[in-house]
Amino acid sequence: MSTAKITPPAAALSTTIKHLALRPRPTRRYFTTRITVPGFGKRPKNGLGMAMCSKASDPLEVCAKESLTTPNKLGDCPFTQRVLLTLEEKHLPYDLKLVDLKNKPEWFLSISPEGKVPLIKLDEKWIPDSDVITQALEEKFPDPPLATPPEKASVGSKIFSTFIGFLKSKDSNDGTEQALLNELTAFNDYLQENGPFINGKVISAADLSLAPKLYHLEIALGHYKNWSIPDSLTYVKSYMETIFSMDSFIKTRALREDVIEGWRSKVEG
Ligand SMILES: N[C@@H](CCC(=O)N[C@@H](CS)C(=O)NCC(=O)O)C(=O)O
Repeated sequence: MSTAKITPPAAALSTTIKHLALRPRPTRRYFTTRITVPGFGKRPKNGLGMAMCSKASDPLEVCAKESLTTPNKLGDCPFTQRVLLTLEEKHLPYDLKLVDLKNKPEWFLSISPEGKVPLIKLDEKWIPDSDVITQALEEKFPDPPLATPPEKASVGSKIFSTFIGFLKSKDSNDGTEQALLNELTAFNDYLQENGPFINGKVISAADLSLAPKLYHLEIALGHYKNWSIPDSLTYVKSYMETIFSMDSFIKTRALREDVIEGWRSKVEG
């Protein structure tokens, strides 16, 4: 990871989406799209943006996957959505740098040796990995608190890997569907006892990690296997409905067609 200032070639342009938020949560958010040289966090030139910036803290720079299907749109990375949801719920302004992961630019590889998103710039250092990033955000911006108590932090954590196992499976009798159903049923039972969220009445970091994965599960299994979570798992269903309809989720979610494209190689490969 480089802490040096990046000097990308002049031709290496990416789209930056400026997100601004104030504390307390504003009734309106300002959203502008502009082309900028990545690595340099310029402020929007319009008066409104500047006025908002002068009241809010400086936007945090975040590298995110670009859409596979639609130029200048956020792509289908559930780990990035987790980070963006954390920023949204903490009312922190951020500046998105969309990266074409199929053709990674040099400036990106110089700050992300593993070539992965998400990345966030904190205290002049680029930090990779959604686990590390969300932990760092919690420490640096503790208000509002989002930490999940350690004993609850791994609730639902096997759902994503069992979903991928089932999605990739070509043998309907290999037990992968049942493995996923077992995990979802355990989660449903947990929510029934302890919900509506993983930490009870309040949304927390574990929900912001799990919900984007459930979003991918719903779209990918619906598309590739004509499969959906059984209606009998009512607590999981309403958990998903509640989080998927939050403004912060809608603002940071991937396009449906990107989720489908994103999983294609896993299904066909
Ligand atoms: N453990 C990492 C996983 C990050 C990850 O796998 N990101 C994917 C996109 S969702 C990526 O950048 N893959 C590199 C590539 O596609 O070349 C995290 O939690 O941030």
